[in-house]
Amino acid sequence: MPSRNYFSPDELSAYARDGYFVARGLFDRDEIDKLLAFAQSDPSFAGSVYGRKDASGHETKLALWNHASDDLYSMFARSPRVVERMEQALGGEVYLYHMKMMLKEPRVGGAWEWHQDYGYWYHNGCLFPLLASCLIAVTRATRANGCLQVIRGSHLMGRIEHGKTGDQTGAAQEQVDAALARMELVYVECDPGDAILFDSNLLHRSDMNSSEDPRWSLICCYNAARNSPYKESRHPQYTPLAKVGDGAVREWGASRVG
Ligand SMILES: O=C(O)CCC(=O)C(=O)O
Repeated sequence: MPSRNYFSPDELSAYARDGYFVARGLFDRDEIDKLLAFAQSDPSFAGSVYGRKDASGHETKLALWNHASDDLYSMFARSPRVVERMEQALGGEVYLYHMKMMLKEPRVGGAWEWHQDYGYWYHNGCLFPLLASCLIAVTRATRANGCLQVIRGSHLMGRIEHGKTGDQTGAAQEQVDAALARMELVYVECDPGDAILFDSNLLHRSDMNSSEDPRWSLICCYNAARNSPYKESRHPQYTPLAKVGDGAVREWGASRVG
């Protein structure tokens, strides 16, 4: 596990250059096993899962929370390993914009089309692209089960047009094609506990899950406190985020999951 809660100068430069950084083993196997066991047995999770269809009608599932609380998902979202890196990436205090558990079921879990998160969030009153996400792999993510794909450096293009595709909103194909012709497409395969921290203007997508293995991930999204939306929308305005101690995931899991 990385022994510190922040990006080194080289890591921060790589994040700024590429639009993402993969923190391998940010959470250890025990912490992630507890999260998966908790989510699989959590009735409120099961009750709040909904589907999003991709352009070919395949459904990917997710459950989304707008605020952190004292549950195990929130121990990850409030972890200094994540939040302090986000503060570095976004240059100051951050708050939780939302978090979501993403679930692609074997053989049927649908794709996510090329998009920038800021393509969505711009319309929520976030004036600046001062948002970023941390995707924590809960199960192994491979090309076969639809791992995240990114276009390295595409965040520097700024926000591009988006339109509807299936239940999703996708980036304009003309700019995506031009980006793919000029920048590297990276399949970001992950082991459980690896985390991908990425800029809200980074073009990303994922394939449907054509394997026998489920793909679960927890994505925690943050906005800079100074970028609180100028209007009400489906995600919250600035709400202070209380970080937990570095051992909080383990302690919570030990006391509640066993
Ligand atoms: O987890 C994935 O495969 C993609 C999710 C995604 O693109 C998003 O939440 O913005």
